[in-house]
Amino acid sequence: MWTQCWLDYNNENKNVSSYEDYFTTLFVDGFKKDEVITTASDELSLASKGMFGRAIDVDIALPDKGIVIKKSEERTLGKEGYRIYCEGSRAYIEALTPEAVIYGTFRFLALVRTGALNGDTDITEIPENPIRMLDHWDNMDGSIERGYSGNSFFFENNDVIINDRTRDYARLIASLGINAVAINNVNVKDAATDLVNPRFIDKVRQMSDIFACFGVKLFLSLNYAMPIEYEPQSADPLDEKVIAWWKNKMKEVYASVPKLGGFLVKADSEGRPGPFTYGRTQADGANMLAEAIRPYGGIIIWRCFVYNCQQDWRDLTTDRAKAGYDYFHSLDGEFDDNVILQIKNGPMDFQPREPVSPLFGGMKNTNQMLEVQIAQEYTGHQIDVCYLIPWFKQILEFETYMNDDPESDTTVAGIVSGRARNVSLGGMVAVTNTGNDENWTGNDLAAANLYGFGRLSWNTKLGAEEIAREWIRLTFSDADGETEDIITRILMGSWPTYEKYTAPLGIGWMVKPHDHYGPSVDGYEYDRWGTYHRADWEGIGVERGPEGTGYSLQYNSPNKEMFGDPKTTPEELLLFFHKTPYKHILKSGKTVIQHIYDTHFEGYEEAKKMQAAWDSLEGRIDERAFKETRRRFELQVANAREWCDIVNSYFYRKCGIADEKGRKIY
Ligand code: GCV
Repeated sequence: MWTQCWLDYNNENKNVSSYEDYFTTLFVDGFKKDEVITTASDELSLASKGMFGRAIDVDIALPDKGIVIKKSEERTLGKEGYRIYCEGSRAYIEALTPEAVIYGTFRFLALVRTGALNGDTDITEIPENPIRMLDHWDNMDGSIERGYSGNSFFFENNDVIINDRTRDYARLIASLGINAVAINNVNVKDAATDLVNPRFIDKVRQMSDIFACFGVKLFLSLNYAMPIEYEPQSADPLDEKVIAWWKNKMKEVYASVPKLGGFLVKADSEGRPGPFTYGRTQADGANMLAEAIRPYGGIIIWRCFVYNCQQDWRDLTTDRAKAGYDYFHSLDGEFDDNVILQIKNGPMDFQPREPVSPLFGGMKNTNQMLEVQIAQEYTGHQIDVCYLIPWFKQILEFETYMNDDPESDTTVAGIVSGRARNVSLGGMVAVTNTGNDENWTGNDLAAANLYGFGRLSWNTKLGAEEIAREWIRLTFSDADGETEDIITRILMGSWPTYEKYTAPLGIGWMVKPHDHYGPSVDGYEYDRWGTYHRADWEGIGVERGPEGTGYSLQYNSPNKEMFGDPKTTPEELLLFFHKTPYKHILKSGKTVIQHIYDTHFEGYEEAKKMQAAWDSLEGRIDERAFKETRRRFELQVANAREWCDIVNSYFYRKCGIADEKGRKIY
């Protein structure tokens, strides 16, 4: 069933028949029977039933043929690595821990289902990132902030839901190697505060146990201001009463939910309370909670999305892009070792393109995590196709020049994995795109982002196309080569196309306010959010070089100099960094204004081509997926046209410079 996404073993698959012999017997060698090993063996049996119509026999001795789950002696595998290899008629999944067996098992099954396993297979995989996480912005009333695929499957009517779908979800994400999940919105409100109170704690424990069977740790978003409602009547992180209150609360919580991974905190941000209220720093706030949770091995994930959202648009000096670095950079080295800073990929907010946040590489002694968003808030609401993995790859590969050591990997990938500093806390997190729609992600093609994020956070060296093809083979397993090529081309072209028909050259934010779908060029221009394009009759862009707001100076050299000068700023980010005349000539030989016209017309044409490519799949893939996605392509094409016409008309009216190609502009 398609409700299983890429884990549908009943989906007839031409590749699997040659592997049938392995699925006769399973032998577990060296591991005690526990819930996680049982999950792995159940999964193999489920796969066997789906693919070959019968369960696997579990043997108590080494079989001649079959699958062997074996406790490894290879310490270098670490807690989560595994080895998969074949020897004669046996296939081995070796690991040091039950959690790693889960990852190895799912990988083994993916190799089988894509026909990639053979007698010579001998692969060892160790995840690059210690934490590979999904954040849900689910509210207790069942709604999801920025959710585009139905309502929450964790909460409904201010209650916690635990049902088959909880397990199905744990299974889906574990199959990608995800090992952490935060189930409630960072904007903690209403009943969500009660998740750490007796009212819900038992359900939280049940939920945490289900996830634990799949090697996934449960996290909760925490209301920093909670003790204000209780006896301390304060949330001052240096107040002894507040400190004692939190210690007590954590003791209570961990007594009930011993497997809880820890907490995620949004403080001093967009109306959320935080340590600033008491004149304290972000480190004071995070460390206070970190100390309280330390006895239980928990961690505090502290978000850096702190900025002034009450800005006066007339003030040309305050620059929202600078805020994260300004608030956190000077605190480098002050955060406890069980705190991780969760940093959005860019300095603003998940636009289709932004520069990498200067906090990566700006803090040399602080645990950091990269936060991306696969919920398509600014990238088409899971109506428009926008496969984000090529974009995430660029972010991960960005060189921060954090130090001069040529041996040290100071790309974003190197920093968040902990490699750059030789620490074992860090990772990648995505604001997730799932909901209670039966196919989990609304648009079937949006599942490629969930799949892709999981795979990429495990191994950032995987190629975006490689991941896309793997997802297609597992999801549309009866697809022929041409179908696979068509879907791959759609996915791989989708982010560049989306970028073309929306806001130009990295400026972002020309979206309809609040909703964030569809164009509104001035929607945020005269508002309090600090998200301006400052277009006038001569040019467009925010001057963030040394002569402007000075944002470019937050980067290490040579990025600082590169972004500081319009001549060396990568053109796809030109308007983010520099106020630029419409007549400025780009490397292509085109003026900025001609580039705006051309890219918008092209983006619209490309959206129509994607739609036609999808239409050509009629009868070649599952009918439901075909029809549901076709319906969304119709909306996407209308959206692309709206963007094209509104953006082009806006700029034509602003500057009066005609399109060289004489196309219709309104
Ligand atoms: C959860 C943006 C979104 C908000 C979100 C916030 C955040 O501002 O529009 O919905 O709030 O980011 O990341 O905290």
